[in-house]
Amino acid sequence: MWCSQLETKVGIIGAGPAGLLLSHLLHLNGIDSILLEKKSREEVEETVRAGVLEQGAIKLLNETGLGSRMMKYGHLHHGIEIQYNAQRFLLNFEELIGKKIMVYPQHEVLKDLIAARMEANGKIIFQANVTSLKDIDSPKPKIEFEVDGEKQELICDFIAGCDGYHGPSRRALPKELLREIEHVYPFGWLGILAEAPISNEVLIYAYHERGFALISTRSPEIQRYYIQVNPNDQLSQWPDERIWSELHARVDLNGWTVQEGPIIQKDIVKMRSFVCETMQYGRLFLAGDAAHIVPPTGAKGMNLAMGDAQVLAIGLQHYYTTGNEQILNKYEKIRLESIWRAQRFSRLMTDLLHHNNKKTSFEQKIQFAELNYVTTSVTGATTIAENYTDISVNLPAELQKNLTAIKS
Ligand code: RFL
Ligand code: PHB
Repeated sequence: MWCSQLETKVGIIGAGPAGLLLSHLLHLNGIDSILLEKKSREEVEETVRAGVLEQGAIKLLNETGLGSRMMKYGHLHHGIEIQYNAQRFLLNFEELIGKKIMVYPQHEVLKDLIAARMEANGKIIFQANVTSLKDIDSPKPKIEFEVDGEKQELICDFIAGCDGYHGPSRRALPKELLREIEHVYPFGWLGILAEAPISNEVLIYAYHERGFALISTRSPEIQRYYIQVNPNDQLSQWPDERIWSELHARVDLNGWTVQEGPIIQKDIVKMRSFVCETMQYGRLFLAGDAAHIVPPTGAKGMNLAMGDAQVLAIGLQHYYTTGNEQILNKYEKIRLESIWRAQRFSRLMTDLLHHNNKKTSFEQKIQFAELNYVTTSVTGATTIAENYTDISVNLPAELQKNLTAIKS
């Protein structure tokens, strides 16, 4: 017995970059959706995650009316620095290929998306915990969820499972059809937010025999740093003094030091690659982390989530204007190309920059030769530039014409 029943065209599960962007793009095309999110709005807007946007993501946000705060408070970076053997090399993407990246925190992108949806009277139900998906191979699939302990049901034409790796959508696919591929890395990242001034003009990716370190930023006052740790380490093993001492040991150079300040947040993530190649079945479509996870070394996760949302929105827009499912049917095929390319690059960056004491001397020498190649050869640096700046949010030529339709 359901306390209440709701109905919409597209039922979206999850208010991350994939779900929120999809609901925004659908709205621009007059397609009704209801988004269900288990966390509160405050929690969604405060969860610290990604920081780097590719060219395609910057363009998409700007062209769909979401770019004003990003252009004001985000930071355009002309490249990244790679450090090893106490030497630092600038890979100047702008000079190499005329492209830049935007450092703008994921939770700020989410704030912009939520504000736009609220302004348009968009329907987002926060603290709505989805418990199951029903009839996904029928024309009227259903989402069961609970708000304040009260069971409710959402009936729709399509379900977009944008509920991250642990959400219920992927589990609703028939087990015998699942094509899942996973690779686990023997690395973890301990990430911190520190109240400190900016350490460097661009991000620094540092290989060190003590382990990888990454210098990133959130704002002129808040910095984001990461160090490679054992994936099974607990935060209790990492008091602040130990973190600072590792960061200094791994990244400081003569005359340059990491800027310190009070640590206001710490977390440890395990590094993994995962792809569920079954991204669509019946009326259910998976998007973002629900279908794929990349190790963060390539800075691709949020960008891929946005790329998925873009293609799914184009497919749905085409369906609702023509009744034709041709583009929707190609969603999985189109997205898997970008997803595997991002997986390849994320793995390459992870292998290049982490210290792995299980490597043979031969493998370690090859790693140094690779570091040397990408930092001293224009061709080597250009492949990093191309992949770092622009691979996740690209449309195949056949869909370019449909893009104009989904923009405001
Ligand atoms: P999200 O952001 O995980 O959102 C999923 C949402 O679904 C909700 N949900 C449910 N809602 C209702 N009912 C249920 N039963 C539900 N179960 C789950 C969740 O509450 C959540 O709000 O998925 P989405 O939209 O696919 O977005 C993916 C990105 O968040 C992720 O890939 C990135 O953060 C990855 N990532 C990075 N990506 C980049 O592009 N650039 C970066 O620089 C970057 N750095 C990172 C990263 C991820 C990191 N961590 C924490 C793994 C750095 C790190 C450390
Ligand atoms: C971040 O700022 O959180 C960040 C930046 C680059 C990465 C991963 C994370 O590769």
